[in-house]
Amino acid sequence: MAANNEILIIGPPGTGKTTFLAQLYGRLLDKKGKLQLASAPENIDGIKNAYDRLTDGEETESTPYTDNLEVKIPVIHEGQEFVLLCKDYGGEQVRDLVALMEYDKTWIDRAKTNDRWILFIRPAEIEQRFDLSKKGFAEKDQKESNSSIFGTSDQSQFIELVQVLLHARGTGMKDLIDTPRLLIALTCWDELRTDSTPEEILQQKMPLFTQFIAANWLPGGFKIIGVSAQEFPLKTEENRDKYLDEMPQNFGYLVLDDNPKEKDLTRLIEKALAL
Ligand SMILES: Nc1nc2c(ncn2[C@@H]2O[C@H](COP(=O)(O)OP(=O)(O)OP(=O)(O)O)[C@@H](O)[C@H]2O)c(=O)[nH]1
Ligand SMILES: [Mg+2]
Repeated sequence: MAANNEILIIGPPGTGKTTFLAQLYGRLLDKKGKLQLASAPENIDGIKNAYDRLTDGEETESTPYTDNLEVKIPVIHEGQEFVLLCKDYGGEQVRDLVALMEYDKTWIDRAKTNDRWILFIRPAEIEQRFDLSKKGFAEKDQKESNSSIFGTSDQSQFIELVQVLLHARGTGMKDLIDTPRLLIALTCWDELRTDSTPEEILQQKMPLFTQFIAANWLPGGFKIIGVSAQEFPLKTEENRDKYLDEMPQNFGYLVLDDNPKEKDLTRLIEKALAL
């Protein structure tokens, strides 16, 4: 089945959705990447604000719960012009999909109309409560538990999240899934300080989730990629100054299998479209 080019970024709060879109916008403006801006986009105020904050060396702000921004950016990719359609919304909505196990019309529409899903997971914040390989419960330090994305058992909740969205879309799980195509983006990659590949990190951090995806999707229908849209935290004066002195588009990278550090963030979209 041919999949359309509409992209849904799915991610709980604080996984870097807005930062990625702002950085992507900067790269498109710059016109040096694989995807380039074709003409001025209409109404991308939310992304533009986030981009302006980064230009000032400030972090993005958490997107309000009720925000539902359609991002429509006309782009050129390999000589072909098309409108890149992404959505930015408050990640708390995603947390509620799992917590309440229910979805509204907005999420039914999102799940149905977008044939390409990019799932944002911030592995540094995934809590490993029970580690079979260590045959016991992992040590839980206070800092880690506070930053947990979902609360108890993050990886099983990511499984539930995918199941809820497949249900909203009306996609059964009796046959291997072809569409939606699924790009799993491991975000804030810089926080991991690792030489491992994205596949290895997902397997290490979320073995059950990795197995769930591999068991339900066609082998070519999903992919795992590392993303550091910001490259480092903007918590210190020194780091903020780097953003002030150079432009935000000089920072950020992807981790692909074929190139350990790819500076062209637009290739994340290319990867999602190639699935
Ligand atoms: N170290 C590091 N921090 C990042 C990166 N990307 C985003 N962050 C930080 O992560 C935090 C959350 O980023 P956002 O882009 O606002 O996350 P979001 O997914 O849009 O969150 P909601 O709007 O609440 O759903 C911010 O403090 C960012 O500065 C990155 O690549 N590396
Ligand atoms: Mg946001």
